[in-house]
Order: sequence, then structure tokens, then C-alpha cells
Amino acid sequence: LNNEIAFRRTETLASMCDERARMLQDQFNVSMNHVHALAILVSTFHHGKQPSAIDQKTFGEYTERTSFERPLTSGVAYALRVLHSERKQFEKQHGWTIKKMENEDQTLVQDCNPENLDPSPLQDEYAPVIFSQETVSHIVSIDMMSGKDDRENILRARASGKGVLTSPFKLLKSNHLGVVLTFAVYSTHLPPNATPEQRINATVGYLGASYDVPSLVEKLLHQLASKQTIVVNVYDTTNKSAPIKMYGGDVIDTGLLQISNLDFGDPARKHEMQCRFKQKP
Ligand code: WA2
Repeated sequence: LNNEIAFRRTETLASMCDERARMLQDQFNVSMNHVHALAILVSTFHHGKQPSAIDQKTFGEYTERTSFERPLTSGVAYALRVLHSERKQFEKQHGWTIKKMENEDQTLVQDCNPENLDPSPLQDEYAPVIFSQETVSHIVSIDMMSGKDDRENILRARASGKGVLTSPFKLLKSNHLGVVLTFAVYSTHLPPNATPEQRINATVGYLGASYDVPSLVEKLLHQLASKQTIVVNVYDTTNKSAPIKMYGGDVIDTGLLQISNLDFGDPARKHEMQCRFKQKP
């Protein structure tokens, strides 16, 4: 009888965890598709029309009104690819200078009022944000290539043509770990088998979405009213020997552990959900 009860407990935990992992994965996938569609929108109506049919006001309104399509995202933004030779003209046209993400004075980084940020030092190229959803308006004018995680994402997105994810890192104006999803925007229609070099050359900008993982997973789990029963943790396990916790409190061993796989669509990143019962049997 005891064996039977123990077996049932294992099964219950496994199915609860799988269900939650699948929900999170599905919602992530849905929002990823919509971020992809936004990249195509910018390509069609900003780069594909002369003059452009998109300005900050249009982008801000459209992304706010369609935010229901992107569950789990805290905001979307568009960064333009600007070569150094184009910088002066670009800054004159926009009436602001391209800013560096981090100041020498680290205390100002979290504050991140673009007014307080240093101008970007000379680089081969920049990725200043020109359009943003209101929720992330604090990143407008910041060079996204000046932050390590954002930069790596931009380089990988444009060479691959796929949606790519960062490791978890502390987002600007947030106290939590989050991740950024990036799609490159290209100037021309590229064949599906385009080489990385062709893709890099055709790149005109980067459409990105930020995910404040803890508050968003919290919201998702809340809908399921299971918080009395199980404890959930979400990890980035890309580096197997050094997993990064993206969601959940300190782990208390209550005996059983269920690990459910999470696929967020970027084969270069691995994620998993770990579930435990709150109480020992
Ligand atoms: N978006 C919001 N908060 C952030 C952030 C970010 N990146 N980086 C650090 N804090 C416009 O990949 C291009 C968004 C970057 C896209």
C-alpha cells in the first residue's frame, strides 16, 4: 500500500511539473512568434517604405496595443544598426547622442536615466534603440552593443537569422534576472540558406524583447492555484556544471524531485523546470 501511495505521489508531481513546464514553454513560444512578426513589421513599414511609415509614436502605440500577444515579455524595442561613418549624421537627425549602457561610475547603471549616461566611445558600429514600447522607454538612445549580453545576442541573431536568447542577466531598471530575445532585421529578402556573411552584410537593425522572468513565471503559476502544493524553480542549464536559477526561492529538499525539460526555441540555450512537493509525505 505504501508503495502504491509513493508511486502515485511521484506520478502526481511529474504530471503537475510537466503541465507547468509545457504552459511556460507554449507561452514563450507564442510571444517569440509575435516578436518575430514585429521584426517583419519593421522591415516592411520602416525599411521597406520611403518615407518610413513607422515612428516612435506609431511603434509605441502598436506594441502597447498588441502586448496581449506577447505573454511573459516586459517590453519590446528596435535598435538600428549604425556604422561609425554614419554616426554624426544619425545623431544630428535624432537630436541625441548614442549612449553607452554602462557608466564608468557603476552607481548610475541601475539608475540608467539616459540623460545621465556617457556617450558611447568610438566603435566600428553601434545599435542604438530608436523605437520602444513605453514599458522599456528607458533604453531609447542606448547602444545595445555596449552591453556584453545584448552584444553577443545581436551578433548571434544577425549571423543566424534565428531568434536568439541571452543567458539570464540583470536587466536595466529591474531588480530581477531576465533574458533578452533578439531577431535581426535585414534590408533585403535573403534566401533561407543565406550564409552568415550575407546575413551580416544585409543587417539593418535588431528587434528585441525583454523577459522579466521571476515576475512573469510568478504570474503564470498564480493562475494555476497550486502554490500550496508544489515548489517550482526554473534554471538555465546551458552550462551543466553551473546552472543559473531564473525563478524560485531557496531549494528545500522534501524528498521527491521532478525535472521537466523546457525548450525556449534557441538550441544554444538549455532550460529546465524543477518541482518538489512543499511538504514531506
Ligand atoms: N531591453 C530591455 N532591458 C534591457 C535590455 C534590453 N535589450 N538590456 C538590458 N536591459 C533592442 O536586441 C535588441 C533589448 C535589446 C534589443
